[in-house]
Amino acid sequence: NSESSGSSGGTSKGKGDKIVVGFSQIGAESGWRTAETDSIKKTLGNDPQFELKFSDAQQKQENQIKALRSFIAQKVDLIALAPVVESGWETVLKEAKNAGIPVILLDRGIKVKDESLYTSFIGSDFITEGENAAKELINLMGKDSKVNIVELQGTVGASAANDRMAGFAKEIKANANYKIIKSQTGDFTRTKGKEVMEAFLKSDGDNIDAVYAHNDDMALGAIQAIEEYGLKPGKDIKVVSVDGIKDIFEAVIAGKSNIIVECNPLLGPQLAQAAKDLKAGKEIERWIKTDEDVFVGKEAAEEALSSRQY
Ligand code: GYE
Repeated sequence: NSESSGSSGGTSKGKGDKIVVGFSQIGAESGWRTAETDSIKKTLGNDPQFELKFSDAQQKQENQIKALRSFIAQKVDLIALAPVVESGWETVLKEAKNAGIPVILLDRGIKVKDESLYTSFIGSDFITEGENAAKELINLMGKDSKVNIVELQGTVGASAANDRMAGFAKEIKANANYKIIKSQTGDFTRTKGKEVMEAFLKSDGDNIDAVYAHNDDMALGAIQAIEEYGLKPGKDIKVVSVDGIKDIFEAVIAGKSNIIVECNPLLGPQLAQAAKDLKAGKEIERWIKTDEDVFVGKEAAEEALSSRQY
């Protein structure tokens, strides 16, 4: 009976009952981000309670601000924002607040004085990720070895880059044998990661003992650069990176990379739950986190690969 079941086609269940979510995504720079987009499109797309409006900003904050304004004009129920950089969000978030539309930050954080400009952040602790990358590297290479590290940073101004840099630097500074000799952005992409690693090798060549990449894609680019330079990635130059996409697990299994610090992109289910809770008038947590792992060496990678979803 249509009244109690709310079956489609009945008059009581119209589009007005759906939770309309406007999602402003950064772009498609990495395997991680593609996995995140898929997770959100699938979770919300397969749930009849939702209608998803998706917008790809092609790495530009101005495009994200435009998308948010368009979501506000369309009176969506909820805005999900994966902010490319940390700063510069006050004005548009005030507009959303004035329109009574809650904003959930996905995967990257922002810096705002007025914390009421967003409802919740769903994502990882990037400082911990950076610390773990350093701790595991020191573990692997030994605290008494002299180690020169080059760093491939993520997108300039992104919380994922700033915090992964800070957490790593803090741990490295505590060991006088370990030095970060070069640090530059590779924009979270394979192409740029390779390019920057080539430049590092050109200037510092045989002095580089390890590379720390803020994401796997840049590490995979760096691995290529190291091979083309005539050295063995994973052996002559140790590799540690963040994310945990399948390709880096394969690289570790092939002996070309060493340490994977996991960062979970499968945020669709948490976003859906948060949206439902908000609609039901429930309070949601300010920071919704996921459990994440660290994988060191071939055996650990082999064991985990078959169950990897991204
Ligand atoms: O690690 C990287 C991506 O914001 C956590 O962005 C995300 C990062 C992720 O491009 O691969």
